[in-house]
Amino acid sequence: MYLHTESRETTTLDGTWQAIPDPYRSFQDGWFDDRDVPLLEDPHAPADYDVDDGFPVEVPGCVGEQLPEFEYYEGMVWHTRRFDREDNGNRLFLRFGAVNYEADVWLNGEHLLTHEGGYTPFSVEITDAVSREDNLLVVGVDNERREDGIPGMQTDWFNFGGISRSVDLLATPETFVRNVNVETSVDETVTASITAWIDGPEPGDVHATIPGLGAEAPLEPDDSDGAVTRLTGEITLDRDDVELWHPDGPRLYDVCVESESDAVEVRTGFRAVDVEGSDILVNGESIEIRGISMHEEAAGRGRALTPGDIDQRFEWVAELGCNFVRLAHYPHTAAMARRADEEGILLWEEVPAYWDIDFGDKDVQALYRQQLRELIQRDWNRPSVALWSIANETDPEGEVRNRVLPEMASFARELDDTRLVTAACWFDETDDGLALLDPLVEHLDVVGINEYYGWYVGDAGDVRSFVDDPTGPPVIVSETGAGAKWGNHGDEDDRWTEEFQAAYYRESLEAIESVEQIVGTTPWILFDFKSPRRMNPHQRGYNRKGLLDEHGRKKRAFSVLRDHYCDP
Ligand code: GCB
Repeated sequence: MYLHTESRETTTLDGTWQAIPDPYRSFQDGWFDDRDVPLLEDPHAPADYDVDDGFPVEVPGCVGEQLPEFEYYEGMVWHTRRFDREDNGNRLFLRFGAVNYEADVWLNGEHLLTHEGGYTPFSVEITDAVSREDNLLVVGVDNERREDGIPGMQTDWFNFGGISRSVDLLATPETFVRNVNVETSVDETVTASITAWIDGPEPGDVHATIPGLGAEAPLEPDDSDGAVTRLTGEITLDRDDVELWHPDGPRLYDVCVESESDAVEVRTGFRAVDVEGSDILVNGESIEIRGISMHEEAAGRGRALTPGDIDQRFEWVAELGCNFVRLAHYPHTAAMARRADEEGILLWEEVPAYWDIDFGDKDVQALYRQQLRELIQRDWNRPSVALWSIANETDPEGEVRNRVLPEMASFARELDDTRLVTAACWFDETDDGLALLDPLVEHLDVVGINEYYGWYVGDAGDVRSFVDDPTGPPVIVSETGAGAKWGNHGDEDDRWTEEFQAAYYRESLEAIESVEQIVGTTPWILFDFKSPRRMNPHQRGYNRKGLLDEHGRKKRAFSVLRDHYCDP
């Protein structure tokens, strides 16, 4: 169960850690014991490492971006730091925002946890393992790609290893509010259905309030596993009394959950997202998607975005006139969704079930569910999140895939049926034109298609021949794009020039606009991103389909998309 930290005071363990790369995994056994002279005592552990004296790295951060000699390294890097306990709470939890890809957590020589999956948060209680002073925290961070991972061996993005998001300590009372879910529905009335999970022996009386609306409701227990009790309650309001959340007016309210010993606040908004025919509705009104896709990456920092990076991204999004962002291809930092809530930007959030995944493997299925759960439980209170995307370009001919993906769509809905479920699906040419051929389509609310007509195949604008079915599900062109090297100028027919890319955008956007069933697009992509599969002289390790390069320099296509959105 997710540990809510967003409205709480935590103690940060960010800052300088020691990193010890261990390509042969020589240090695995015993070295993390906190002994005075551990290395000299152990003949099998020669004094070739020192837990207090590795390569200094900043956390959050990505190892290869900070230590250039390890740029393409994939494997184990031990991360260590010491800390004193400063709180007076009854219980103490250690929480990681994200570690890519597998994390093995040791405290004072005790193994506490292994977590797989590079983009979602996880936590562990350390109450019994922690001391007052000089705790030694060791995290084995392994970013080696694996056949049975999610993602698998091949991705078109860089495998930045490291503790890429913040590490925090959270002190709580014996019984505390572990997590909260606020689901909203909008009809003649507006309803907030509130669920709280109380962790500890005595849940006691729990109630929810919305101070901004003068509303309150008791929460009643409806389930318990002995350690954690789930309680639910509802607040129903007159529609006229509530300002709804909408991209044109992103009104947020605090929902407070108080128990006898604890209290947390969730900042959320009231809104509903639905599908009607081939339209996407926000609060009952159809909306046109003016989107853009982005990776989570900042030059020199990998995935460890700073608050300034986040400001910058939202400035570009506003400048383009977007109302929608696809956060591809894995969960981005939770700060993006919080900011999108404030800015009124709808989001597509995604788990990295990308290309070749071993869907038949039971452990992979469990990992898939885990990643969906960790993302959904983290962001289910964000009104900006409209779509959960369960997969991108997975092989539609795989029988196992066609059985497992619908199960994952159902699983996402079980966790949260107030959002729409999507995936980037397979479509192809037929005698009638381009058609959705993916058997997954019937299990989705919204269908994504990634089309590169005019780049990899065909001509820009070929999407015009899409077999338009205005009663079919809404379709988003979740990718379309062409490569251009910033500053490379030439003819519109010359690949890799800004002019080629700009012309591609003009033609593709017009064609997309002509298909009624397509409700909008999230072109590929806001800025160039690192990819080890892109090595030609124009690329040199980067996918160059960005509207900006990795340093934020705009290419000509930026203004083509801006004009399309702002001045149609
Ligand atoms: C795709 C993938 C995306 C790639 C892109 C490309 O279809 O979904 O991850 O980066 O194409 O540039 O080829």
